[in-house]
Amino acid sequence: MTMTLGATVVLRHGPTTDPDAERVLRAALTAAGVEIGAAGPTIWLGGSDEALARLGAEPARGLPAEGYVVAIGPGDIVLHGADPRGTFYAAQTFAQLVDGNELPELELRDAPALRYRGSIEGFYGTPWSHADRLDHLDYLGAHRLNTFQYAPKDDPYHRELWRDPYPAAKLAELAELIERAARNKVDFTFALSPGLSVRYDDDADHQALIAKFDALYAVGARVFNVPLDDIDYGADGGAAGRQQAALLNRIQREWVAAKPGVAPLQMVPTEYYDALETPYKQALREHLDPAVVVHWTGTAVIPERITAEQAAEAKAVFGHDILIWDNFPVNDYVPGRLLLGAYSGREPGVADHIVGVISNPMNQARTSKLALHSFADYGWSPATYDEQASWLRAIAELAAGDADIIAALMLFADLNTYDGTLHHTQSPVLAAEIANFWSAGAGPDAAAALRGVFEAIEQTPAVLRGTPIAAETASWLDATELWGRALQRALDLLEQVASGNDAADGTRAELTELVARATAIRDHTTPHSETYPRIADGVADLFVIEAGRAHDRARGLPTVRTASSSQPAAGRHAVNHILDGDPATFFSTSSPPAIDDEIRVDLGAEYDVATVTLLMAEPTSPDDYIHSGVLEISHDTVSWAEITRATTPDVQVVVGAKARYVRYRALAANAERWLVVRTFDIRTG
Ligand code: LTM
Repeated sequence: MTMTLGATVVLRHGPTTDPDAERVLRAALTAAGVEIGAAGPTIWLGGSDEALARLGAEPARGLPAEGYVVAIGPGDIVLHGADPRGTFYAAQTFAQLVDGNELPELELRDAPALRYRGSIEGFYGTPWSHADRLDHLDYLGAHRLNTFQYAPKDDPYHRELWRDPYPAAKLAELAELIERAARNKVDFTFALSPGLSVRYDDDADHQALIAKFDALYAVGARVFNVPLDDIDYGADGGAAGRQQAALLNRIQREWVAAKPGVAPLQMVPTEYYDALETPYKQALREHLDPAVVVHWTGTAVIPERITAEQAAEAKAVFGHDILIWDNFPVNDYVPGRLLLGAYSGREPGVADHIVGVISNPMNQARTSKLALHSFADYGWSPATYDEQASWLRAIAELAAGDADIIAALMLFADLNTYDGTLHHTQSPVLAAEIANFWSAGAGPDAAAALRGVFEAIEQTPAVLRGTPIAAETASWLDATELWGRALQRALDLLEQVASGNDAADGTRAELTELVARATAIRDHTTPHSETYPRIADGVADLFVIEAGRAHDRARGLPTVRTASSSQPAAGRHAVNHILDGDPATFFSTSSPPAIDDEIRVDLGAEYDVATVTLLMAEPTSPDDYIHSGVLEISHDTVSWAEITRATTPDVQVVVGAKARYVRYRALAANAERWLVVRTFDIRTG
């Protein structure tokens, strides 16, 4: 059954009414073409026991904090929160239910499972812009998310220069964020990370911390966090835990408890990534004030799964309320990647042992909403959370329901699935299409089907350039377009090779050029500016390589490449992984490269070498690369020509010369750091 709102409604206020809820309600009515007047159905904002009784519904009293009832029936619409925040969520729900001038007749009774739900801007690299944060706070409010933590690692006043006061302009921005958060019923949580240089028992440092909190309190902040992650706490974990506890206890007892309206202090422990008993955790358990809320990322920094059992262990070992700082979809540890897969691997029972879950998002604020939507669903009701359904709803919402944009977003997300943590498979849909092509014999019908897929890849950026994610994903969209074209050229090449068409050489050159352009793109944000946007890596590039091999075979050139290293491989990390195209595998040594140690690829014959891309190190060992090296080519392994020298983990260069051997050689011994090589990609013409 539905009810019609008509031209006017009557507005009445009940016990838990709220001005922000009224603003949301009024906006929804205006959008529906409805005015507030003296006739029409009555909207009871903040509840009415009589109206609820008429509708046969129960009041929201007794529901947990932030819970609400929405009851809609003939003549009455009741938006009743257990508290004003609940009424705000009831109004948000009303806004989502209005369809044109119609409303479904229903009774909804709902409350969140978790106290803290939202996000922590806690990543390394380019922080979000002020406009991004304002938009994000509106998003949180509309999705019943109640927490935003301000903790950007690269805001110098948050971490590096934590003692320094914010300049007036920056403080004014923070004040505006706090105000916007309040309008959205979001607890703006100010985090200050003193751990790089703090002296725990120094009164001056304690005062510096309090002065910073005071400044934020003065502009409205009421929730505070002291992250102590990613710091060196010295050799004695127990002593470190006691020192940290002493500092935090002083803040909690002397400042938080004395300041009206301030919520219990939060902290991020230095051991935030496991649930093992250690002297450090024992010290926090025994000495840290029980009111302090402790953040925890799971049993890894970015765990594939978080189970109820692990959460129970964390609760027991830290002995405090646990708030999960979930490192998804943060992409600071995988430069060049957007993480667009579903929020997966979190058991519903985790919620029984924690007080909340917050997302550490990507450097790209608007695109992070794909995941944030799922945090909203999981945090509200872990028991009913369905990761795929939630992900699809997020896509539909980002696309504002437009079928073409939905299709484009799904395709784009497929090309940007792999993260090496929650998602180990890159581009499963595209990979399946390509596998079908090969298993169907790569004939004309299969090629026609695959061409359609590749055309869609090329056209997807044009569709997405009209959406809110366009600006921040521009580099990835540009790369997608080029890869779409390259894949079509690769199909052309396969067809031309099969039919002996002379155009193959020219097509190969175009293909090489397109890939070189796609991998020459650099985003403007750090850390993504350090490398090229990854698009379907290990899938699209392998198809292109396969087409090149077919061309090489037709020209009578050998297609088998051999990788070697002057150093032995560590365990299963064999050297051939540098040629397999799989982003998840790599070659690793178990000792530092000495001067003249090298990795080498034998192309099997002399080729026109167009470009070389060498990707060293990996997220868990970012310093394991040759810190000073030279890229060289040779015909015979006797004389070598220098192409370039580098000191970075990624080495990318246009070569344009003939060679059979390509090597990267250490010019100096690596101090302590081993060598990890993910890819040694040599494109030939
Ligand atoms: O996760 C925590 C507590 N700290 C850092 C984050 O700042 C960072 O964004 C993520 C992902 O790289 N890893 C961390 O260790």
